[in-house]
Amino acid sequence: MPFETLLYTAAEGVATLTLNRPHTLNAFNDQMIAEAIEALRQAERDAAVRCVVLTGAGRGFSSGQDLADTQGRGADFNLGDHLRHGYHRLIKQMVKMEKPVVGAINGVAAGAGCSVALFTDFRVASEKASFMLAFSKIGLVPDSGANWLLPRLIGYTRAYQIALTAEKIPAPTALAWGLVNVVVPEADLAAEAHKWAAQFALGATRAFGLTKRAMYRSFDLDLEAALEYEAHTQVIAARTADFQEGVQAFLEKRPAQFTGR
Ligand code: LHQ
Repeated sequence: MPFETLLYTAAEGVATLTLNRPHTLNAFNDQMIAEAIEALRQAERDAAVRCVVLTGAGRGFSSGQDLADTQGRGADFNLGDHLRHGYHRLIKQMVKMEKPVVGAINGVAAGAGCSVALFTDFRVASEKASFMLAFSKIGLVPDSGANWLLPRLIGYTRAYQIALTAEKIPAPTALAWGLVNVVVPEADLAAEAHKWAAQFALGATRAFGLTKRAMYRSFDLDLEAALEYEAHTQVIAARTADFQEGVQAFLEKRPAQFTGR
């Protein structure tokens, strides 16, 4: 069934997922959360897809939870269950898929939209992009993994500051703080994000996926256990055709032709 709240295209190893509720700056309603999870699963299952681009339609990346929708649900709305059944599944899907997810951050990423943007693996931001932990403005705590990820990305000092102030972090500051990898002019964003994605899609996909797994796992491990886990992932990587090809190409002094297997 086609998606209604997002656009999904796939070509030349790259799946592009565009959040598409621009009249709300791509606020998440239940349908968009469910469809984003399903679209990521589709990209995960499709062996021809070796990298994913996540972006937003219009001038926003995502403004987070659709507050009009939330308001309409009245006092019985259980926020905990809403998070557990929605955003948590979305964030875990992003982290568990062993393909790089490139965020093409086209505009404001606020609230849970900020969390989703930051859980992409490589972030290309437009000069018009900004990041905002909007939660405190409406009396909430950061959610959708922001409390776990942000101190790891930028340290507690800045993470707690932006949680309290809900200030909009503009793209140049986001770059200086290590929230994004690259900042480009607005007009170049799609091409630049796809350039990176196309490069990743031609890489050793299994090794990229295992690297993502090992780095996330390392957050929970001491050095001894992390070394052991690296050895485990290296054994898996060494069984791939891409490892054979990489070594062969090196010895033959030619560029490697990775197939993602
Ligand atoms: C919106 C939204 C929006 C609906 C802009 N919803 N329409 C999880 C569990 C359960 C409940 C609660 O939440 C969560 C997680 C969360 O994500 S909490 C945080 C929710 N998000 C926010 O608090 C951000 C709210 N939005 C804003 O502060 C501003 O819109 C930002 C700073 C993102 C952008 O400001 P502007 O560029 O000035 O745009 P705008 O405010 O004029 O918005 C444009 C339109 O989008 C406008 O509609 P309209 O019909 O007037 O043109 C807004 O109402 C609509 N919109 N965010 N989250």
